[in-house]
Amino acid sequence: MHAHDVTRSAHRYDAIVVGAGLAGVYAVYKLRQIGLSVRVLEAGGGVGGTWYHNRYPGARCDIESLDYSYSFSDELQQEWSWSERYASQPEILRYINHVVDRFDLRPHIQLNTTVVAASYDEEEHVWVFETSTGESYVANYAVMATGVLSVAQVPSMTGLEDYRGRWFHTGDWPEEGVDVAGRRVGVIGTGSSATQLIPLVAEEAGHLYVFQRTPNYTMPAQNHPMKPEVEKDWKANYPERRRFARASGFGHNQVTNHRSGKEVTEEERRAELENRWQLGGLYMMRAFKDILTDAEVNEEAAEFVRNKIRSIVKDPETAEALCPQNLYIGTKRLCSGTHYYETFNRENVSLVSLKDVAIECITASGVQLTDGREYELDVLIFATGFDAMTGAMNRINPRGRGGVTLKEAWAAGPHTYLGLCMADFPNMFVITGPGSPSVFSNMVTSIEQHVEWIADCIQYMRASGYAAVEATFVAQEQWTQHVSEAAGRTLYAKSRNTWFHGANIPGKPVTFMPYVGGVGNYYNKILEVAREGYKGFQFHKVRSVSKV
Ligand code: FAD
Ligand code: N01
Repeated sequence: MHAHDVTRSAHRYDAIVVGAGLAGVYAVYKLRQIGLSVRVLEAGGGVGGTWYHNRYPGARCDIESLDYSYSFSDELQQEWSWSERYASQPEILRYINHVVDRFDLRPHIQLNTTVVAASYDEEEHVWVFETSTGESYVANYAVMATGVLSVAQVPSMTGLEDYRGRWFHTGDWPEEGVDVAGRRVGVIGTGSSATQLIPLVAEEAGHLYVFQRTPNYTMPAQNHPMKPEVEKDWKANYPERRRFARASGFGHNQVTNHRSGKEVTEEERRAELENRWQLGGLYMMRAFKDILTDAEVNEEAAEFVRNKIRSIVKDPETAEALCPQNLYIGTKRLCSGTHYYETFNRENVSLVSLKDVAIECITASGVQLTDGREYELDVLIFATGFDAMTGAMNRINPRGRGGVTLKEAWAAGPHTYLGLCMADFPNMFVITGPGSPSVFSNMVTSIEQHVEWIADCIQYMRASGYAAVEATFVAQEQWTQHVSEAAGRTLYAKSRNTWFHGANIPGKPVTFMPYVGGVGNYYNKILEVAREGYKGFQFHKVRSVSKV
């Protein structure tokens, strides 16, 4: 069919939002507020994104829920009560559904609809979306809220198709749950998802085998029921807390120690590291201002955690196998769990270290290693992560100006201007895209910053009579260079074997994708760009181009 025939028969909106997670939900709220007609297209059978798909036992956030929540409505933040310090997946999912109903957004969200292609019509300045339902949609603005941890990665393993047990990925967990009671269960992976899941599966399984390729550092979450005085204090000070989060390094209120790990005595250092262990979760990474930039300071913290592991895990060989070596703490996303290391003291749990061996194949009855060992399993769980940051966008592979595809544009890794827009892809906005703080932040803070910036940009265009906005190539390349230089000043650049670099996906270009220059600095930058007439963008009138 000719492009014009498609646009004639398609459903028309001012904006199409792809994805109904925390980003898509706020986007539809905000864009409707500024008067746009909006349709949200969501692949899943419900709203919630991450919190809809990751229903594995133990799934919860690792940023305090009072922080990891929307700030855009004071009534909402005052009236909603979180039951725990770190909310569990079911509670976050309830919250997102509450927001959708409270603001009457459900009629604008279309579920079970995967966007399979998107192309830019240069004459009309519109995006044309094709979907799994066979219906097409046309919109002036494409708001990509497709998520950066939304494409589950099941590694290609010979024999999986012949496996007679049941297998699952944590990021695509069945709504009805998985019965592991009394069963022989295998978990592949020891990242954040695995460390949350393993202790709970261990309580029910007959025997649990944990297949560990690279140990990571897991902090105790120190989760607990919400303390009424904490909730009261937050609610009394919400405007200030939210302002602080937006201006902070990581988009939240976790207390940072601004001293260097080198300017304190040995005793003070130990006390601070112990304090951080007791605070739990990600607090460890705020122990010293140079923990992620100075290798020696980082190693002090790493060894502190290794000693904790040795003191918790009774079998010395297992303890040593669980201790990460040659891995700067925090450069692989720090894990936060409850009773993770204690779980390896259970009789029904075995750690299978893949340090000197690999998984050879999946057999009809379980997992076989390259040294001939075989494990019979009734249930196999892949906690093997995601095609992060670029996976969902590349799957759609939008076609921009002159037919250029995103995969072509990102062949050497994602290039964006501010993590928000790409040259050759006019009127397309990515929420928390590569090149923005994204996964290096409290993502709700980052989502709100992006959605508000996008809404302001669209309002500016409408007020100025512009039909299209597009990042300039020069601005995009300068920003991408800056993203890379910011990472180069940290230890992240030295640990390249992580999903932050795309290294977990065979064939993916290895390049550090998020922006580590700090949420506050980044926020100032995008506001400044807007204030200066959207510096680095060019705007198109209906038939002419004007450089700004
Ligand atoms: P998502 O929630 O991923 O939503 C994207 C949606 O887009 C999905 O529903 C997907 O189905 C849909 N979609 C994608 N492609 C298409 C398509 N082609 N067509 C139609 N629909 C499509 N972040 C934190 O800051 N703190 C935390 O504590 C935290 N915990 C996490 C725990 C887990 C288990 C995981 C996996 C991630 C966690 N994150 C955390 C990151 C989390 O992804 C973000 O905080 C946030 O939920 C992202 O929201 P989003 O709307 O941007 O993306
Ligand atoms: O995935 P991961 P995740 N054979 O990529 C292993 C967020 N999140 O789902 O390190 C054997 O971190 C792989 O081993 P290795 C958070 O941002 C947050 O756990 O590549 N093993 C690794 O151990 C997080 O970072 C929370 O050697 C294989 C594991 O699988 C992100 O989501 C909770 C393998 C994958 O770890 C992703 O976390 C959950 C193979 N072929 C998620 N392939 C919170 O707590 C992979 N592995 C907030």
